Amino acid sequence: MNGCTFLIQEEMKPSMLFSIIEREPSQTPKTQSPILIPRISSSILPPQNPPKNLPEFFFPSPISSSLSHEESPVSVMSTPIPREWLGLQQFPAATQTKLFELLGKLKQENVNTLTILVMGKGGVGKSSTINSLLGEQVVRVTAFQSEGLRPVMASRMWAGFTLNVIDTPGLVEAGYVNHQALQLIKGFLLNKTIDVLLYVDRLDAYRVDDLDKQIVRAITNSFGKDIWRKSLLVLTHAQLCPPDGLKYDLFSSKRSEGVLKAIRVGARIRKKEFDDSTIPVVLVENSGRCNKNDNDEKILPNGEAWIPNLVKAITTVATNKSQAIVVSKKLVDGSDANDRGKLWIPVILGLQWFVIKWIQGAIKRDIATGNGPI
Ligand SMILES: Nc1nc2c(ncn2[C@@H]2O[C@H](COP(=O)(O)OP(=O)(O)OP(=O)(O)O)[C@@H](O)[C@H]2O)c(=O)[nH]1
Ligand SMILES: [Mg+2]
Repeated sequence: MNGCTFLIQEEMKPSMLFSIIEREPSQTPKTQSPILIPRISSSILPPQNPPKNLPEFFFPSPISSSLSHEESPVSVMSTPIPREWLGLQQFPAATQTKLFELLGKLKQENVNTLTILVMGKGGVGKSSTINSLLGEQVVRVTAFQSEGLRPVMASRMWAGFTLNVIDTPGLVEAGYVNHQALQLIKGFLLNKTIDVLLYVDRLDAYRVDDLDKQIVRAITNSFGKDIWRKSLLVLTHAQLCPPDGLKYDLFSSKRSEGVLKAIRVGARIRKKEFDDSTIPVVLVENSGRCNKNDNDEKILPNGEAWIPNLVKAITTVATNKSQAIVVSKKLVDGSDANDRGKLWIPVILGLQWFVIKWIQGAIKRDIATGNGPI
């Protein structure tokens, strides 16, 4: 158990501000695909500090190294060509071992590609979480209002497994849900399949309000209720000292409950339905000042190494029995998000027809018997 550390200033490593990005959102014309920055050397090397006892498929054969990214075809449908996942080798050996085990399980279940969508309010740590997850500075992090409205996708490949992560702009602007951003996200996701949604918020916020529910409603209206079956809640800024002398675990579970309730209410999901498919919650601390354990892994104040936790939750959601969300043209056009309600339309129209017929009949009878109003 580590003592609480007060983070006086929210900060990430300065290098993050000048990070390598998949695309410069503010400089990209509206219709363009992401800019692909070619890598000079793309030979796939074994990990620099490989953990022991790894299955053989984690060390790609030299043949695969001949498939350099320069030789690969250019990106199709705004999907960047995956680069090798070098960040994986930057994690401490203990973390690598856990991640390889989890990725190995995915491969055993024939999951060779995973697409993760990351959404939430502005400035909550969406981009930072992506950088932490990939172990690389792939998307821009800024402490101030970000300018870009466009989503960005980073693709990383390791031993035949491809991880796509889609960063999105904050969904709140000037206290309102940013529907324009949501529309751009939908357009960007056209024909893509979302395996997991990371809904990001901060752990160190004490209240949920109506805006939280409105954001959830807007996401639900855009992608359908079922997206919540493929989601997990990520709470950032998790290295904190809870207020009022509350224990860390109690504080974090109360905060999680609050946000989960906002999701349930915002998405209009019945309590029973929601309890049956609980949304996993993962606590995250993206700051460079995050405490570490003896194995050099980033840990939370309760001693848990959070990166393996996050990857584990992602794999659990990805392989749960619910279907991944396919973003079809119909969905993007706004006509398919919650289709089930539409089944009632013919029934309602039929009932209306019967009621009208009955009223017309009653009027005719009244006229015939002379019982009408004087
Ligand atoms: N202490 C701390 N700071 C964080 C954490 N996550 C993000 N930050 C900081 O919070 C600020 C915003 O982080 P971003 O990752 O850019 O947040 P975002 O949600 O992507 O922001 P937008 O793209 O503008 O919506 C940056 O200054 C980050 O360094 C965290 O877990 N702990
Ligand atoms: Mg961001």
